[in-house]
Amino acid sequence: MKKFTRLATAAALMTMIGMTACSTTPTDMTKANIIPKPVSVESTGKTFTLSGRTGIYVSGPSEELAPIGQYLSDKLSPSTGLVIKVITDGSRPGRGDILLELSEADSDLGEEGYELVVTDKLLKINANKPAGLFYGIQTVRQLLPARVEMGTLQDGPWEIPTGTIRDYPLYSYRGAMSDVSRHFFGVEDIKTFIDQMATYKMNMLHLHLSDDQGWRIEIKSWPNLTAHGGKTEVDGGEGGFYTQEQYSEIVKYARERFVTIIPEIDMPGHTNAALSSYPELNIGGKAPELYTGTNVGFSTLDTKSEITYKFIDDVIRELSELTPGPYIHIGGDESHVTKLEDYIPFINRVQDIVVSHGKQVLGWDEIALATLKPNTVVQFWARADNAIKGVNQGAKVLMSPAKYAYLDMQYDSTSIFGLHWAGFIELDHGYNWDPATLVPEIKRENIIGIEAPLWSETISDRKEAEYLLFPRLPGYAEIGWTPAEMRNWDEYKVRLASHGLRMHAMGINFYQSEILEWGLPLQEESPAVE
Ligand code: TNX
Repeated sequence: MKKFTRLATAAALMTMIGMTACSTTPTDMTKANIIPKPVSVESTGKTFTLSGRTGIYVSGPSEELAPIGQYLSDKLSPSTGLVIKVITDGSRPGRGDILLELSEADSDLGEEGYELVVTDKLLKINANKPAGLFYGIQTVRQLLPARVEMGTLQDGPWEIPTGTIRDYPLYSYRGAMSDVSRHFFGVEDIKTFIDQMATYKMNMLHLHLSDDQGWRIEIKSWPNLTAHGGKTEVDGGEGGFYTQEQYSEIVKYARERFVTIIPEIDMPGHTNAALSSYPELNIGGKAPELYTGTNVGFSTLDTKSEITYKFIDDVIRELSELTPGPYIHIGGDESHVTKLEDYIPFINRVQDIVVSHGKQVLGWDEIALATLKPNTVVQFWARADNAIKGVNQGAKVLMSPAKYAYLDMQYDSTSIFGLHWAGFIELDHGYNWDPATLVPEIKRENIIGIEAPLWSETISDRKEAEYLLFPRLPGYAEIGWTPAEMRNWDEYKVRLASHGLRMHAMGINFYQSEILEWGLPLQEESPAVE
């Protein structure tokens, strides 16, 4: 591997990003390295150019569309220096303008699809729903040079090849999970993560809000959960929690980017932080100490005591009131010290509580040992036989097989962060599988989508999280979006490598895997080590 100092490497990357300014005018849309790969791309061989006269015109309800236009304008302004106005007065766009149009004409595009038509005179995105316009905008970002993602002023020109893209997702659930319990991640970190997910058209963020090591969401009727149970984390750091106002701020920020928040309260196991905060939740009534290790499977709520269900009802009620999304995740995994004959009635009763607050249940695959409610979704992570039990009860499955989709697994034995209990997950291994054929008994029609979980035992800040997330996250986004028959590692790896400059421009601390030909100077050490 070539030797570069950190500074020299950063300088070299800047030059490369700058150099692309001198490259030839892009005219072939089919050559654009878009992730996730769109359903269809047709080139017309010309170029559209953004200029100081470009405006973003919206056609449709302006209260819904103006914020989407403004999002695009805000994304473009730091690097291009252009102040692109959003025009909502019904006037028609002219030469060099952008048009965002809602029309219900094209049913193939569904709820989230879009059609992008670029000519040398106009860039137009058409969709049935606002989400489609938003995803069309993500594609436009990737049609522009990588330096558009820089936070500082860059040289133009800002050119886009002409043609037509028609695009819509394979699965409606394209998710990631952040474990904010083992190590706490603050509001700003979560907002950054939401922005990164949205860039790759992911739409579901599952927040693992409670575990043995910390309780991270304020519950007004049980204040000690955070006052005491939020105070620590793995290795004894200071922990933290979201106030209800902060949680609502995350939900709103996510919503504006078409991301749904799915809160998880893990139970009956993974509950030491709650048990330590309230003695009455324990079998025997004695509160344990707070826990800062990384063992699993040693804690349980008292499944036979009424106060436990009063507690759960209060927590789910408060959380449901704060959460507009359809799901509440009840965990249910690794409850090794809960007897099966206690676990089953517990899961049955907790499902009723969630439904009574107007929500749908999501739970890890062990919950399929219980009797599932009609809309309960089983998240397959470890045991196919559990997930199949869910399918046999008519439940839908969310695919998060640890061996392929766990973002906390190390890339290889040299990875500085991460675990490897489910194996190593290099970029090709994480990409090269199909949710609809992995387990023969779990078929396309049983699956709502894919989620890649990032557990946080070994990572404690955003840079460390990014090292595990990138560049694997775009691959999971593509598995969720692009038809399986259009995906191919040898073709994908070229597109992904071209995103190196883009990720760098976004300030992402990505792992420069040696299995890709980045065309970038590799760093002497992982960028995660300062
Ligand atoms: C298993 S995945 C767990 C988590 C750990 C993770 C580490 C699941 C449902 N349970 O408690 O954080 O492994 O990879």
